[in-house]
Amino acid sequence: MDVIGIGETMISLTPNRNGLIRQTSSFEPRVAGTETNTLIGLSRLGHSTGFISRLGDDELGAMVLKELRGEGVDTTFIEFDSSHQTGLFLKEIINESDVHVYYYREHSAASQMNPNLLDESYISLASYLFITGITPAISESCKQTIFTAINMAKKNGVKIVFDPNIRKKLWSEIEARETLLDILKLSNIVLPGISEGQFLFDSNDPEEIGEKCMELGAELVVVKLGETGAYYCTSDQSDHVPSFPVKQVKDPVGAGDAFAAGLLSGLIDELSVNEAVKRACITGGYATTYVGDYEGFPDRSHFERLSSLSSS
Ligand code: CKP
Ligand code: MG
Repeated sequence: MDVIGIGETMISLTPNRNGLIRQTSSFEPRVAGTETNTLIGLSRLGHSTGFISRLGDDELGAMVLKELRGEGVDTTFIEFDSSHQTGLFLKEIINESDVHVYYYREHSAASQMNPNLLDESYISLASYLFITGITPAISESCKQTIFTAINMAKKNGVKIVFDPNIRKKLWSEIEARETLLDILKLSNIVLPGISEGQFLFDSNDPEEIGEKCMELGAELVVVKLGETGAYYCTSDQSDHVPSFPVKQVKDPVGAGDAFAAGLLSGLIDELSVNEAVKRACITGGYATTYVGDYEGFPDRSHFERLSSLSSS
């Protein structure tokens, strides 16, 4: 198993055209959740992935399961909960740079995850454990689940990949900062954006954000810079990588997850860090050209075409 993730996957309802939600007459249901977005991206690029979670024993849960299986993500450790529902959110796209999400996920089935869900022998199969700052924000038992999973992974030499993914709607700023820094200290690879650097370290300078994460113990930090690309650093190298040229952004949600998928794919394929970050910039940039959180993520042959475009 290349990458295992833990988190909440929901159904996102997106209006059929841009504008305020109140003006829509129909919504399209899509499967969405930061960890599964990344796992699906990896799976499409040919890597083996697994997801640990809890879904409602309901139609929305069945829809998530069907989609994950169709995309080739292992679902052995997804539990079904008959007394809590699968989470939902609405995505309002006013225009490509003004997107809002409204969650209906309180007391969802995933919020009931607890450490008993974890199987150490399953986690030990992975090369990487992919964690984001969303799961510990959902509930106290989810937070405990994340720390237990990290400990299991570390005991078995599984690397922790952490996207802080701040969601201020889900928890208080004090709790968020403290918890995200605690996870960061246990992580091997950290993938912040500028807004997370600002939140955690009061800095919008990618080099300073990278340095602060390294001081807390990271081996590799890749700071996502949106349309200006990415900055990465390790103990002995650092560089800026330009973004993939995108003609028209349609939906930026999910770009960070596609970025994580591209980066991990490059590392699994044993590319140099620089090449892996280039791969991340291609997958992250291209993902914004489709409406939907992961619908636009490329498969391997599509990726090869995008890659030759970006180098020509
Ligand atoms: O940071 P990103 O735009 O890449 O993340 C998007 C995902 O999990 C989206 O799928 C949504 O379901 C969420 O983040 C979330 O819980 O906000
Ligand atoms: Mg993000």
